[in-house]
Amino acid sequence: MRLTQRNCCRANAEVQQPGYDRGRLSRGMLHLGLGAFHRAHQALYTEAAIRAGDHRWGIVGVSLREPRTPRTLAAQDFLYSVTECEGAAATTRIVGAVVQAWYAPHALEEVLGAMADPGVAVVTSTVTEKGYCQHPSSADLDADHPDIRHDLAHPDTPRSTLGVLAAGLRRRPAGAPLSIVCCDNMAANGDTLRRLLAQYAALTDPALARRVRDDVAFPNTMVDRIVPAATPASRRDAQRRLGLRDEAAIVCEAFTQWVIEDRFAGPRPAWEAGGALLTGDVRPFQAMKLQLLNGTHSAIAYAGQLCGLQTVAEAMGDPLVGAFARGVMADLRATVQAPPGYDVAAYSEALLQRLRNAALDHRTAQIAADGTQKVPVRWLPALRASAGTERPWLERALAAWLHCLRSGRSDSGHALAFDDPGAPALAACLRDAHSDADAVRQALAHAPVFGSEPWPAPLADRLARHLAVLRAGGAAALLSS
Ligand code: CS2
Repeated sequence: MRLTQRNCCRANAEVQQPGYDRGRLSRGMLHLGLGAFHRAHQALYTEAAIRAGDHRWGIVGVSLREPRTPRTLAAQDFLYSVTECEGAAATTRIVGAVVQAWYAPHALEEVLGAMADPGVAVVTSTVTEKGYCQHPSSADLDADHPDIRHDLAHPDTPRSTLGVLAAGLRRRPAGAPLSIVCCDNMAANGDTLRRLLAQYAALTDPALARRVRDDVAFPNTMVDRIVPAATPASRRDAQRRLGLRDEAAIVCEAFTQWVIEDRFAGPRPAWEAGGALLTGDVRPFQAMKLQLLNGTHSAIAYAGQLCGLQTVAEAMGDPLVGAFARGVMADLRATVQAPPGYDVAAYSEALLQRLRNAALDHRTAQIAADGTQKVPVRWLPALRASAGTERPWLERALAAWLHCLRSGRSDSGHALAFDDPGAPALAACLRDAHSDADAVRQALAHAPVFGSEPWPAPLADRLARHLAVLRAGGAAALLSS
């Protein structure tokens, strides 16, 4: 029996039900990027606000790239379950906050109509770092991106995130306040999205660019929850706990955090009801999380991929990779500015514990994707701030990534193919080089990822030595050297 509005009362008794009348929900929030992360994070905070009695915040979910999730949700009256796991303990709930789900290429009029609706006061987005068509090192618009070129030529039938936001805004009545809340793992994500959207709008419509800059609010946010992509096994496990068939089931960790800059143009859901922290300055929280969690994650992903370790928990259980992860985190901690009053040592220990959560099937290949977007945010700020001071483990992480791109093989010879549109250009620099030193020189000069400011020569020398060790003895040799 499938999860639907009619059947949800047949779920196992311990499953938490939405507990409110979904028929009373109106649409108040539109979300771009309907992946598992949104549905296990912002949607749950919104669910809490609705459960607290405010029925304005039904979510219209929009998928820009893949039709499967909207189709699956539509077949379930937009209901899905979230199972939160911590070791052997698990709790499952049914989420009712989503009231509509569209695949944008098939429902563009509806999507733009919803963005123009004054009743929709908040737009959130999780479209991944590359979904904003930016140059990762400068966070400026990549005006040559094929989707941006398409949208500039066809502004009324856009396919990029920026194109959809701009087209929706153009239709929106001037007096209707709007807040656009970026929930992707980028530094100053709200400020960045504002700048990118203003840069995009300025290419065709200066009045719209002014409106983006002056009228729309773009609060910065720090989002945190480990939500692995679903696998057939995780779906089976979730369905067993739910007692119903749920093709959109999510399994994630129990931990969740959302820190949001309190800067909205109009009304917003009371996300505090779900534990969100509304605060003045989110940037220290972002830096801490992006570097300590995401930075360590990426290091585990590349070392794990080289060593044939398929999940984060497996990699953490490996003595060499586990110790390496701890070392990378300590290196990152050396330059990170913690939010006032935060105990970074305790935060780091808690992170290591989360990374060891064996109940999650979090694939190293998933985290290894889009390195050319992630590395500039997660590792390079610490290396820049170190100004040549050695960060032994973080530098090994960078060498491991470059080695993955250069060799395209794990240590045992398996092909590594990370999903990363920016990688071929960097890999070509590495492969064209005639020595390890030349490979490093060419890579560090690849401005889209490493920026245009020169890097310290001693850092380049150390990276070249690491590449030589990797070529000769693989990750095991590098991590034990
Ligand atoms: C991960 C993140 O895939 C990745 O790059 O590092 O998705 C990570 O799991 C989340 O940011 C945790 O909040």
